[in-house]
Amino acid sequence: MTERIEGHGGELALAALRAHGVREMFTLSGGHVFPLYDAAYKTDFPIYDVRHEQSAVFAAEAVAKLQRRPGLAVLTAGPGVTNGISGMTSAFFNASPVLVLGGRAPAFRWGSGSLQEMDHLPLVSPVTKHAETVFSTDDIPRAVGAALNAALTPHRGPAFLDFPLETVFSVAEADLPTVTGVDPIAPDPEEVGRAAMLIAGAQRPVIIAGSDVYAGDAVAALREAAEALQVPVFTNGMGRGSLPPEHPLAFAKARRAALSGADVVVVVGTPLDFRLSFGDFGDAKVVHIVDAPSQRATHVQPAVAPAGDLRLILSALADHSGDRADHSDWIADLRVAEDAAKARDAAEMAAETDPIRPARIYGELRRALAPDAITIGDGGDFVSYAGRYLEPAQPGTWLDPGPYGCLGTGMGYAMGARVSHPDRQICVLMGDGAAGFSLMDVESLVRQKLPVVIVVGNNGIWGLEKHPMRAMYGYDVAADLQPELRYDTVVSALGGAGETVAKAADLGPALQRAFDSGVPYLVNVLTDPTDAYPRSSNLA
Ligand SMILES: Cc1ncc(C[n+]2csc(CCOP(=O)(O)OP(=O)(O)O)c2C)c(N)n1
Ligand SMILES: [Mg+2]
Repeated sequence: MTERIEGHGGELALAALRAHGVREMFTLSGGHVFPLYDAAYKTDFPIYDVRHEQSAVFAAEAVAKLQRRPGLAVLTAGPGVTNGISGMTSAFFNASPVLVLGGRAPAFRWGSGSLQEMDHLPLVSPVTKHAETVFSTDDIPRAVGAALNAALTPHRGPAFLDFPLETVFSVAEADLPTVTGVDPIAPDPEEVGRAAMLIAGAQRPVIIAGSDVYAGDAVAALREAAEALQVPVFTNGMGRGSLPPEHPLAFAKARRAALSGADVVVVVGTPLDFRLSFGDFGDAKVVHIVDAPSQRATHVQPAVAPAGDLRLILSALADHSGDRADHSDWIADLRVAEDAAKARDAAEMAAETDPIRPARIYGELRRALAPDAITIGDGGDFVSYAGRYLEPAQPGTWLDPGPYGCLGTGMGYAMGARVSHPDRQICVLMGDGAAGFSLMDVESLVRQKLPVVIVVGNNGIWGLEKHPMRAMYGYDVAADLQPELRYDTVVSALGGAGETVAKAADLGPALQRAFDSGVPYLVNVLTDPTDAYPRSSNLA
């Protein structure tokens, strides 16, 4: 059954968007996309606007990541679209179903030098799953449906459409296609069976679960598989919190012991990239479980790599009925390593140093954050510490930039998180360098009554670059920021509030005031610039 609808291009697009479960748009004004605003305005479809297009795309991405439904950014022609490209690329790396609708200079005088005339497709095609210019008004609902379908089909990712001026301003009649949903990809049972045999037969197996487990709604199946096969679970990205921290198979800190001791490493729903030593775990066999055949690694050869719906694959592993080696000694050994690391972390998180070290900030935050709080990381070392010290208690509560590592997600992700969860704590953990990319969008949050708490780890430097450059060259350049800058007064000037904290004992009360304030509130914590996150290089 198809429904026949009539309207201008904006109305046709919005009808299709609504039908596919899109519930709001993030945008920055531009005349090329006015009809989309007109359609939204007349039908009470929420519009959130920002001060830089990157924030609109990041906000849409946060909605997509947190709610597992399409997020929408509407960007004006030319510079609006190009400003959104880092956001689209992040969504591409993160497999986030984001739809970007772009304005476009009129087709009828293409090449004559219209304002903001630019062919976006060559720029966005490499970082989207579907990119198309819609030349005919009555074709808009079909194109919106096709773009969203591509975005939502595993392996998920962003899609892009642009509408020449006359396409979106003209009126037409069109069919509103019925929404069919996305069929799950059936895995090869033989591959799943081999994976199950390998894991069940292993002496020291480990699971590492990533973002696609949450995106694919496979959290419960992951837990069932881990429990049935008795395998310790580590997580990254949106996979964090998949097992509650108190679960006997939930591990976070004993990663090194686990990966160096394992004989089978099962990586689910995340690529074998730099975060996982490119899939090289010494002598351990690798089982790589991916949500689509396109996600199989080409740079390493896992022992087996089942591809398809993660719920189906993990449920099949949970149902494995053959013999299983006893893993209890292995789990107990890892628990010893985990507990020792936890004790070390606890001491660091309580340390009363002057200046404050980042660890202490997280010690205080752990007390201030509710279990369902959304935490967002945007920065260098400060965010690496967040990953180490914060333990998300629930899935779908942790937003990091993902493997593209793009600074500047902060205020956009915060907006998308606040829109997704009006009643939860939203806390952005920001480096002082990262703050420069998006802090002006505090104005958007204030104006649209979207309160969030921002905690800045203010070390006065681009820490993650300054320390490595010094180590490599013995000096550093282009790595300093103004020390002790008052980012809190920037937020106050924009209509929010904030304070600067220099003493560890003042952190707890400051965070309390921030969460109680009901406005965008920045806690500007002056931290030790000599403190460097211990890491081996990520560059190669
Ligand atoms: C858009 C973008 N530009 C540059 C970088 C390179 N980069 C990664 S971390 C980092 C330093 C971040 O500094 P800050 O936010 O102050 O955090 P800190 O490391 O000092 O805690 C830089 C410049 C990047 N990842 N993304
Ligand atoms: Mg810094």
